[in-house]
Formats: sequence, C-alpha cells, structure tokens
Amino acid sequence: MGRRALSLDRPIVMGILNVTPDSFSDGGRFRHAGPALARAREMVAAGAELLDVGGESTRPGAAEVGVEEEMGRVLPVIEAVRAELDVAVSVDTRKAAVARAALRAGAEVVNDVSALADPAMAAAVAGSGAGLVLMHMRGTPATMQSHAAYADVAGEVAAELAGPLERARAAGIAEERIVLDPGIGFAKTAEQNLELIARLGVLARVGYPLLLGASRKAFIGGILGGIPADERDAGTAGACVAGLARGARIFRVHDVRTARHALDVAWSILRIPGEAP
Ligand code: HH2
Repeated sequence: MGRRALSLDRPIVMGILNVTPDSFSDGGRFRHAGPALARAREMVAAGAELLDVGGESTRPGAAEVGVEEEMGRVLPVIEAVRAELDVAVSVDTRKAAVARAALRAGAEVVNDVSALADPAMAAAVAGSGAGLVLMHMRGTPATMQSHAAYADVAGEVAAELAGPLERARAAGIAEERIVLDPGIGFAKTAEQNLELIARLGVLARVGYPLLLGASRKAFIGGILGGIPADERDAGTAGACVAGLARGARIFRVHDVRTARHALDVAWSILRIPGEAP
C-alpha cells in the first residue's frame, strides 16, 4: 500500500494512536501532537510496523464527530509521525473527506470500521494507491449493540463483507491492497467475539489477509473477572495468539511490546507444521 509493501509471512503489529478525548481505554492521553508523537516513537521502538491514528471513538454509544473536528485531531499527528518516523500510518475513519486529507498528509492505509458506508470512500482510497481495511459492523457505533443477532456469526460476517469487497474492487482497489477484519465488539456479544476468533478460518477463506482488533475489549475483561481496560494487555496477548493460530496476521493493539513478544514467540512455534493431539 502507498509507497511500501508489508510482508505477511510473519505477524504484523498495528499500534493504536487514539487522538480522541473519549476512547474507551486511552481517551484523552494522546490528544495533542506532542504526547501522540512520543507514544508513536515508543510503539515503533517496541516493534509496531503500522500506526493507526484515529480521531473518533467508535466505542458503543460514542458521539459522532464532525469532519473539521476529526481532521483537526488526526492531521497534525499524521504529519508529525510521517516527518519523523519511518513507519506506515493508517487513518481510522469512516469519512471519505477525512481519509483523503489523511492520505495527502502521508497516511498509506485507510482503516474503515464502517466498510465503505460513506459512498465516496472507495473512490477516495482507489485514487491514492492506499491500503484498505474493511471491518464488519452492523448499524453504527451508536446503534450496533442492538444488531447482535446471528444464526452463524462467522458465516454472516463473511457474507456481509462481500458487498463492500465488491464495491472496493469495482472502484479499482487492487486485491493486494485489501485486508478484512471481523470487527470484534462491533455488533457482537462476548460469546460471539470468542466464536469469531475461534472460527476465523471462515473469514480467511474469503481470500484476504485478516486483521484482528481485540485489544482491551470488554469480552477480555469479562473472562478475567471484570478487570479494567488498562489491565487487559496480557489477556489481549492471549487473544492475539489465538487469532494468529486461526489465521489472523495483523494485530491492532494498545500495548505493542506485550503483543509483539507474545506473537513472535507464538509464531516461532506455530510456523512449524504440527499434528493434532
Ligand atoms: N476497534 C476499534 C477501533 N477501530 N479498527 C479495526 N480495523 N478493528 C477494530 O477492531 C477496531 C478498529 C475500537 O477500539 P479503540 O480504538 O481502542 O477504542 P475507541 O473506538 O473508543 O477509540
């Protein structure tokens, strides 16, 4: 994507850089370019190959942010990161106007949690040469938790990404620029999140690399006795390793160092062909 290629023959860690006042685990901490850049340096040193800059929280029930406000949050951070660090930057946005401006500022991937809900998004990405993450969600962050009824969660997630995939291809986005994401926590219950990770193979069979965004999410707290978001990094590493074993290759996390260590050790083992017990 953009000016570079990322090899997926080993796990890639995508570090989360939320420049929002209200994200569920790190809201407000990296809102300004100075602290955000310091965090970016730390994540690159810890082994992140992609940094995901987001200016709008998508936690359940989060308030929507206007285009100008979102640009004002993400553009200075993208520019500062690209000026100093040799790392790929993705912009986490649902708005084509924000994506366009972010790509001009140096981002090389658009991470769209709405999978092209904005009708202008596919063209914005196509013209730029950027990579595209298509994530599964139903409804919007404000309404999604009322849409978590599935007969077969893995099959339905795969089927519901077919429409956005077709639109991406029709707009001229080359296959090797596209990544799919099951959308952990987006219109899914805790049980459905677990089943989706366990059955990632169903989504892998669609034929694109998979990104997993489990970091610090509520289902991890639920398994671990209700611990708060900032204590869920070891649990997150467990989810990443399980996802790696079932076919994910890109991992969107807050704590890059912990995920990097867990994934590197797990990958050193999992790449050796094994036998079922
Ligand atoms: N999850 C969040 C945001 N963006 N993008 C992708 N591709 N996959 C995800 O699972 C995903 C995502 C939500 O997490 P976070 O950024 O930590 O919180 P918030 O939305 O409150 O900023």
